[in-house]
Amino acid sequence: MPSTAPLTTALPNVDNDPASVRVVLFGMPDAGKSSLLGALVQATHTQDRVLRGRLLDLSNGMAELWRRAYEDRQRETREEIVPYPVYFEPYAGGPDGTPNFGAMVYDCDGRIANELLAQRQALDGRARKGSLAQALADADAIILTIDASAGNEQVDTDFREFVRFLRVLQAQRSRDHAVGGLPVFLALSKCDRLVHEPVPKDEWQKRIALRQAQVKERFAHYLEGATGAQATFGSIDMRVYPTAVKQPALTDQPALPRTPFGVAELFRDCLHAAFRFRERCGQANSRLRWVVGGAGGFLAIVAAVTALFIRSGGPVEKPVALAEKVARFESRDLPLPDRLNNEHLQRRATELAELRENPDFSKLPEAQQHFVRGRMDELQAYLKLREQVLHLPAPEKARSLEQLDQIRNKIETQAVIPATFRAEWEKRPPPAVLERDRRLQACQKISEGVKELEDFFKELKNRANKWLNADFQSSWEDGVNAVFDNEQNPPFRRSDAVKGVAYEFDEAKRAEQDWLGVRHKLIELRDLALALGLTRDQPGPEAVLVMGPLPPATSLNSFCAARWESLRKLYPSFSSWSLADLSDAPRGEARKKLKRCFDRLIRDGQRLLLDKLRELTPSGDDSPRDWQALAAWLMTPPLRDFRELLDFVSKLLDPTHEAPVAEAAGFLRQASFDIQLRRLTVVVPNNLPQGIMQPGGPLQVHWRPQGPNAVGATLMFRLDKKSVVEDARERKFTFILEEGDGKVLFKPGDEFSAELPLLKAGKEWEFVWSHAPTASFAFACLTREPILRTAMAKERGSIAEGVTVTIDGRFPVVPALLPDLRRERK
Ligand SMILES: Nc1nc2c(ncn2[C@@H]2O[C@H](COP(=O)(O)OP(=O)(O)OP(=O)(O)O)[C@@H](O)[C@H]2O)c(=O)[nH]1
Ligand SMILES: [Mg+2]
Repeated sequence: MPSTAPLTTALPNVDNDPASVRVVLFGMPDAGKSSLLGALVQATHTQDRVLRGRLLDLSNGMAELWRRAYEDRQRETREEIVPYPVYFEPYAGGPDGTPNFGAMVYDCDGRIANELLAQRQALDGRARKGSLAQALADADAIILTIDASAGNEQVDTDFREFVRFLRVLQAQRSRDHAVGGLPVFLALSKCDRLVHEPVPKDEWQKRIALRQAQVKERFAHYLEGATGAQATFGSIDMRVYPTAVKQPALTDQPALPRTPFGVAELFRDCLHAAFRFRERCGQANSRLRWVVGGAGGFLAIVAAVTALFIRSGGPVEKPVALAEKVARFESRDLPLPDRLNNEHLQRRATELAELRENPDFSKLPEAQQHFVRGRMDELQAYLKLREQVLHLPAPEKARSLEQLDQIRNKIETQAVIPATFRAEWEKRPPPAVLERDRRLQACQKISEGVKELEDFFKELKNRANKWLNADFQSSWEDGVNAVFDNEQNPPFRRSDAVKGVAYEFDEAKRAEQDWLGVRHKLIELRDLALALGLTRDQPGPEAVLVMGPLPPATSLNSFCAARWESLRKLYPSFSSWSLADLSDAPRGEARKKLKRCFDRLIRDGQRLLLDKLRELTPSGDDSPRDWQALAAWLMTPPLRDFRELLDFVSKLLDPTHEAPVAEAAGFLRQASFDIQLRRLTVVVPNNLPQGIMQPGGPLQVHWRPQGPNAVGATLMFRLDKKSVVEDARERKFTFILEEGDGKVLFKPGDEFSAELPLLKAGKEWEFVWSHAPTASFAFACLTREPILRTAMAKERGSIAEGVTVTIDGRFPVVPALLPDLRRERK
């Protein structure tokens, strides 16, 4: 978009033309100076009415600034100054009839501006050609740029610096008898950033107005504070120009991402003011014509000041009054460190500035001049240090050792005690020096603290890990408790005024998290071990999962209820226990104890069922109807605690287990069982007292349903000779169904048995499976050990211990809770 419009007149050579004006954009790094020029290009194309004229970018150099400003890739200006020649053609009919004129607009490197402001570079007539100081010396107007979106502290700091800078300009002027009234404009940049989310335009305007008022107030404050006498400067009618390269997103306006705000107004007024100033300077021979004064009616410092400065070149007189003032000041001034105490700073700054700026200062005796300069230097150096110390982040703000190191480094390199005052200030340290020392020491202490915490948590973790992997011996519990006791004794507390913040450091937090993970496991294991009575020789009431025989006259459910209650009370996190989290040694021991607890509850549960059965049918065989009734009873509220405790123990043993009581109830309720036997594998141990047996014929399974017309079946299984497996301990015989599909629809109450003929040394024996735990579920006989007896005698025989049958097909799981009626003792 930037282009050069056709010219109506021949252009002067702006560079060499003494009539062309010079405007310097001045301000801190990042203040938005270059962007203002970019926005000016935009304004010349879209806001020429506001500009009230045409502005031509003669070298087309500002076009690049325009591109950067609107493509959001502005970068710092690296040259000390960058001149942009422009030509301004005010529209005809303007109020003041300004003719066309050329202007040189200087952008600058904010860092050099900063140096000038901090007085690290001289600002006087000896300035190097092509330097910023030189451009300022030649300027017909200055635009001070301040970032409106910066925090109040930043704005304050900028002002303080600017005011100091303006005062140096004045001092310069007083030496060089220059023309007064240099126009100085205050551009408040980046005003679009005063809103962070879309708001109505009114609201944005309000915030701008507020910022403007704050800025005026601060400026007046510093101007007054720095000189100590507003009267010296007269009244200031300061006008601040709010600007932005673009408008922010507003709720009641279309988006205007390329419409500058306030930029045309700023440059319009500034160029006119510069032109008028140049006119006034026309007759003056001197090129140095400084005074900060009102210009264009916006920044007016009264003529009295100018007069005061211009008068300064008279004959040398003895400044009696001033010498007296200095002497008085000297006699009142306190020794170090008191004279640099906070409450004296403002007053001393004011008084010293007054003394130093008195036009008679240079006529004072050398010793007095030396004294005032010395105190001023000291005060300035101190204020600078104080500001640097306070502006650097405090060590307590760091959250990692790296950040802490950066902070320490910054204190050491950016808040340096000036060599001139070091010896004195270290001997009698004023507050900022003390604060600086305190911060450096805090860095050291906090960093030590972080390391101590890392070691502390690491040590806890290592000790906990040791106990997590140890067997449970008598010292186990004490060892674990010692770890937790130790946890209560950290190297320092969180509330520690200096080191406490180390707890918030990433490094310490990581170490703490590591420890907490292990701590959680250790608490779980300790609780589980206590509950299972693993750690004490004589387990007490804490051994909630150690179950002896039911105390007399206690119901199983109320016994379980009491255990539940203790479990909840003593081990609030019991529900998250898991054997899977344990390491091998403790897991094996815990499992053993848990199994014992489970078996005990199952046995007591079987007894409970048996007692209930006998309530229904006092003697004799059980009937399917009894079991139906028991199934319903098992799930009733009075058995809830028994159910829940048994479920908990069972799940802890094996999370895939079905809840045992519900499983039993489901089984007992079943009207029929779908059985299919395809292949049966019989394992016979070699150490049966009767000697080693060989199968002597097919294995037969008999099923006889109830009822007069029911047709039963016998399933024949032939030995698969090829698959016989023999080893030192046992023999494995597999029998395959000879014919049919092996299906049996078993109804509770049906008869069910099996037999296998055996041979030993020519004598016939047999295994008989007919001893089911209950009459109603006779098929369960296959899950028990058979009877071994001689075939012919038909004597009772004995239980063939260790003989098992594995079924290939479909066979119901017989619930552990099903009681064995054959072993029933009355
Ligand atoms: N949102 C917004 N950002 C701005 C505005 N003006 C400048 N910026 C941004 O502020 C940053 C600094 O702007 P510059 O124009 O480079 O500042 P400068 O004063 O020239 O800085 P130096 O050249 O380093 O002295 C850049 O990232 C700009 O994009 C503005 O009006 N609005
Ligand atoms: Mg720049």
